[in-house]
Amino acid sequence: MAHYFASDIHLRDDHPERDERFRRFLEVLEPTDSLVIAGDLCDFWMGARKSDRRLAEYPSLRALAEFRSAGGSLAILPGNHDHWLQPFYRDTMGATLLHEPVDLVVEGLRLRLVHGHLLGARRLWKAGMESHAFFRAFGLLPAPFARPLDRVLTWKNERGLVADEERHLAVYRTYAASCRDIADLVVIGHVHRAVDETGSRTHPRLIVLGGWQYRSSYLRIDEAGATFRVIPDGPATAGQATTDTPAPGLPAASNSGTNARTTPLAAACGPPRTTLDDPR
Ligand SMILES: [Mn+2]
Repeated sequence: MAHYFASDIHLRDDHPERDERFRRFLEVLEPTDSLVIAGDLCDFWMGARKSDRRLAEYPSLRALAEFRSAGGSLAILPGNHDHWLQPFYRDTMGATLLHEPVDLVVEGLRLRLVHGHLLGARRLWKAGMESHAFFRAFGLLPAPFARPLDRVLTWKNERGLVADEERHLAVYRTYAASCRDIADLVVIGHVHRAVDETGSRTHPRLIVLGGWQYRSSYLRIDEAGATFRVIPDGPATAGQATTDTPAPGLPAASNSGTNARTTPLAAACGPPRTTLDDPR
């Protein structure tokens, strides 16, 4: 039995490769496993413009519902792109809805989990975009109008992305430090760069789960400890980057026997940041 955490898959029609990645990931899950999605499973575009029925037909969402109906445990902490989809996640996908901040104890490790958009680094214009009124209006816009608006939002996000990420990460680090008495791991989404910063006596380990625009990344916790995996596209398991935190009282997880390996943080970071294409 293993516990998985992922976020920011940002499923949307015009990026079928994300659907492929997510389906491949779901294939390795066992019915005894648990999966927590820490926000932005679906992109704003999908959430606003597809009916629940058409969403349910989406291949990886169907696989997710099948994982759930086969006995898997599924919980979703909605993010800024998909918090309007809570009824769909609960009623159609069978997910348990979480509300942040979430505190869990998993295999003896204390986790604090948030999506990350509410920690204080968000720009005002983005907060406006995350209103229900904007969501509804965007859903009603004819596609010829919605698509250019989507592109403008994308462009606005790409501009200054590195600075935006750095600003968020600084806030995340401060937040993680403030959790030192209650958490061993602080797990956050929203920022699409995958980050794993080792904890210390005074700081919990900080994991930013990372976006699925160009590769998969997830946290896996089992009795041997916590492993953060960043998997570039390509042959299965090749080039996996992993880092580990042993569960209390246990030795570090062994990576031998697979292509997985422990790598420095720099290698676990994502693709060239300038190519990220979506508003968070
Ligand atoms: Mn987000």
